[in-house]
Order: sequence, then structure tokens, then C-alpha cells
Amino acid sequence: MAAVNGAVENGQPDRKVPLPRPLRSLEVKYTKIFINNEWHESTSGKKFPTYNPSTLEKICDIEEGDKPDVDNAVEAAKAAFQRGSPWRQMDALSRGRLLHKLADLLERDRVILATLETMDTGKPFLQAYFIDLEGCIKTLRYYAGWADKIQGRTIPVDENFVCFTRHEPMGVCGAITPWNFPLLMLVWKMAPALCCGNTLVIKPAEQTPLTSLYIGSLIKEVGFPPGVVNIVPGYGPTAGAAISTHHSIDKIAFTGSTKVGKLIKEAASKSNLKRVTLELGGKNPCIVCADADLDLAVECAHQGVFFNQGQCCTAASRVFVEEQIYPEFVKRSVEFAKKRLVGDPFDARTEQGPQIDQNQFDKILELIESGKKEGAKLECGGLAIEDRGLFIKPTVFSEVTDNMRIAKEEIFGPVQPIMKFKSIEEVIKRANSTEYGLTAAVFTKNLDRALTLASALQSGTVWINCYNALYAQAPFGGFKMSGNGRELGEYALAEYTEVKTVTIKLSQKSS
Ligand code: NAD
Ligand code: NW8
Repeated sequence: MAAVNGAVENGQPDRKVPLPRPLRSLEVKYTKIFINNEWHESTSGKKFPTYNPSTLEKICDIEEGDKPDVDNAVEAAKAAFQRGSPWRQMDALSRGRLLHKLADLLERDRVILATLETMDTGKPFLQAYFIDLEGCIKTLRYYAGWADKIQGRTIPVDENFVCFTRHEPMGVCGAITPWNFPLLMLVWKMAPALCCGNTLVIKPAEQTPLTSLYIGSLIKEVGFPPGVVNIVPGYGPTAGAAISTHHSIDKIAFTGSTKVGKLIKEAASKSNLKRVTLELGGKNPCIVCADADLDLAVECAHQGVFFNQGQCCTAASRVFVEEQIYPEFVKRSVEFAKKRLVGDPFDARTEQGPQIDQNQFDKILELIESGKKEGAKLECGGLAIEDRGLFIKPTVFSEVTDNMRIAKEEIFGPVQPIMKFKSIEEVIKRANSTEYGLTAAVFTKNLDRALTLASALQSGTVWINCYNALYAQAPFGGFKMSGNGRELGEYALAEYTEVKTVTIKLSQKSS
């Protein structure tokens, strides 16, 4: 099987090296609110459960943060950001060293973290280990390198003035993260925020708080000053809203649904106009031209939509195939989907685990029903796996038209809608006729077509002859309603710094 992105094939590495094994029994150590490098119970005394979606068993109870806990976390983050604090006095190189040390500890505890992530999300262990943890470690090291290279400019004005800019940290940054890549989405926010010298208040998704809380213990072990990173687990409308409306939070970074993204921007406007970056959903087109390498296109489109149980903002959830190769493409895609191994995420052979929770499971099955009713042809799957909780069979629909709900709405599940197209101009129009614009993919050997599509498609990323090719050094984010701002790469630094212009008038007396 061709690698979708570099070394990792299908979430699994080269067979010559021994595979990492998940921990068989793992006691969850960190379940409390992390403020000032200490663990706290919730002010309200309340706790909430977190479940293993694969077994439906409760893993443990977590302290439930709410507004008073967020207030405490913000106070700590504000104090850590004060002039003269250890964090503000630290030289930039040392900030980078702390991020490298954090990456070292993620490498040391990689099996623990991947095991926790699999318990809490249901994603296959080897994917957690080789994709999520790999992405976290690379992102931390990438931004560790930036810490002492964030420079302003001197700007020529006229001879009576000196003008320069300083790229200063913004202050207290809020981070609200989703359940599909709990640790990776946290690190995409935490690494650039810390590298630029900010402090943080983090609220992980209520479904998946375990790896974020474990990071609290590593933050303390690395030696970040107290208050630099604070973690408040809890629900969106309570703890999350307390962050988005807070007057002492200067910036908020969010990954999740468009609906909540809008709420957060609204709350930012109504409170203190805090800066907001949003990474929302997508209904990402994957365009397969008749001249494409068909084996590559079929496999990338398959991995592109089914990866992470389909719970991916980058999911290839509208596959447009040129009419000459349509029947063959559908046939091969169905073969792939039928072969996909669904089951225990701790089994090394498993490619697909359960959906995250009952809500998502119900929503996906309802969309599958709409596809059947609206006249799409169900090629395979289309049902839950009997008696197995939240597992859904890999589902392929052909004869899908643009007006069907499965072609318009984000499904966030293992469902592949395949459409037909006749001409490039037509497919450009159809691919762009959505309010989303996160990613797009093109499969063709024709350079002219590839570059025409790369320029015409309205999305933050265009992949040519590959899928989910993400790099710490390459910016990632959405056009249109897929979001605001960019994560990763040098561009993300601008989202965590304020530019200050300093203009100095030279004394006229000395001349
Ligand atoms: P969500 O947007 O509700 O949750 C994301 C985060 O936002 C969580 O931490 C949640 O607690 C928090 N949140 C919820 N309400 C909030 C509020 N009022 N104020 C502040 N924070 C709040 O996502 P969901 O309900 O878990 O999933 C629903 C849909 O969102 C999915 O079906 C999918 O389409 C989309 N989604 C997208 C991504 C992504 O990577 N872009 C990730 C998860 C979900
Ligand atoms: C940050 C991320 C990555 C990375 C590699 C391979 C497959 C899929 C993903 C992925 C730094 C370096 C590498 C992936 C991760 C998150 C989303 C979608 C795809 N990321 N990867 Cl939302």
C-alpha cells in the first residue's frame, strides 16, 4: 500500500521494526483542574465522567471546571504574564529549550499518551502513536526552534525619525479543543503560543480530557513557571463560554464545529474583542481526473475520508470522479471499504474504531438514511455493526448528486459520497459551491490541470496526488466558513503576537 504521507502507511509503520504495544492496564493519574502547576478540585464540587467509546465503559470521573475555575486559571495566567515574572524575564532561547524538553517527555511517555488517547477517543492505538503523537512531537520541536527567531523590523521613514517594530506576545491565550485529535489540536495551539511568550488557559473537549490533563504533569516536570499553562476540563456552554467571554483573555484559538465557532466569535465581540482563530469544518472536494494514477487516487480518497473514523475536518467527503473512470473508481473504492477492518482499537490490525459518542453515531446514521431516501446508491455498509456499541460499517454511496444532504453536510463519519463530473470548469464550480473551504485534493498526471485546479479551488490547502500531507512547517487553515487564521508554520506566529510600532523622533539639537 502506498504511504498516504511519508513513513506511515495506513497508520502503521514499516514491518521490520517491532510495533509499539499499548499498555494493558493504565491507571489514570490526572483527573483534576491544573492551575499554577498544581491540581485542584472544582469549585462547585462537581465531576463529570469520561467514557471509552469502544466498550462504553466509564473510564473515570474528572473535576468539572466552570466559570469560577476559569477565573482562577485566568488569574494565574495573568500573573505569570506580568512584567518581571520568571516567564517574561526568561530569554527566548530558554523558552525554546523548555519546548524541546516537553517534546522529549512526549517521546518518553509516547506509549502512555497513545494508550490514553485510544482509551478516550477509540482511535486505533497505532494511529495515535504514529500520527497524533508524531505530529505533536514535530510541532513542539518546530516551534521550539522559532522561540529565539521572532524578530521585528526597522522601518525607514525620514531622517528625523527611527522606526521599528516589536513582535510581542499577546498575553493570556485561551485554547478550546475538539475530541477528534485531542492532543494534536492542543499542541497546534500550545506550541506557537508558548514559543511567542504567551500564557495559556486550555479547555479540552468534555469527551476526551485525559491526554490534555496528562500534559499538565509534563508541563510541571519540564519546569515551566507556575501559571504559564493552566488546564480546566469541563463543558462548552459553561467552562468554554467562560473563556470566550472573559475580559482578561486576549486571544482564543478554537477547533470544532462552525456553530460553536460562531458563538465564540460573537462572545469575543461582545466582551473585549479578543483575537480569535477558528479551525472549523469542511466538506472537502477530492477530484479524480481520468488520467490519474487510479491505484493512488482510490487509496488516498479512501484513507482521506475513512481516516480517524471519518471524524476529521479534512475528510474527503465529496469525491468527484471524471465520468470515463467512474464505474471502475466506484468498484475499487467499494473493495477497499469492504476490506477495512473495524474493531478493537487496541488490536494492531484494526483500521477503524468506534465513533466518539451516541450523538455523533446517531447523526451519522441519520445522514446515511437521508442518502438512501434521496436516491443515492448504497454500494456497501450503511448500517451500524450489530451489538457493538458505536461502530459503523464503512459506507460508500455512488450516484450522489450535489443537492443531496450527504453531498452538502459535514458527516464526520465513515461515509464516502462519490459523484461524477464531465469537465474541469464544471468540477471547479461544483467543488467551490459550498460555504466551507478547508482542503481540496486533486488527482491527475497533467501539470496544467493540477495547477489550474490548485489556483481555482477555494480552500486553505490543495493536495495534488496526495492526501492529509500535513507538516509542522506548512500553514493550515480555512477559507470561507472553514475558519479564520492559520495554524502551523511561520504564519501561526502572527496569530500569537501583537505588532508594536515604536517611533522615535531624533533630537534636532545635536545636528
Ligand atoms: P463542538 O464545536 O461543540 O466542540 C468543540 C469544543 O468546543 C469542545 O471543547 C466543546 O466543549 C467546546 N464548546 C462547545 N460549546 C461551547 C460554547 N458555547 N462556548 C465555548 N466552547 C464551547 O463540537 P461537537 O459538538 O463535539 O461536534 C459537533 C460537530 O462539530 C461534529 O459533528 C463535526 O461536524 C464538528 N467538529 C469539527 C471538528 C474539527 O476538527 N473541525 C472537531 C470536532 C467536531
Ligand atoms: C503535524 C501533523 C502531522 C500529521 C501527519 C498524517 C496523516 C494524517 C494527519 C497527519 C505535524 C506533523 C505531521 C492528520 C492530522 C490531523 C488532521 C488531519 C490529518 N498530521 N499526518 Cl485534522
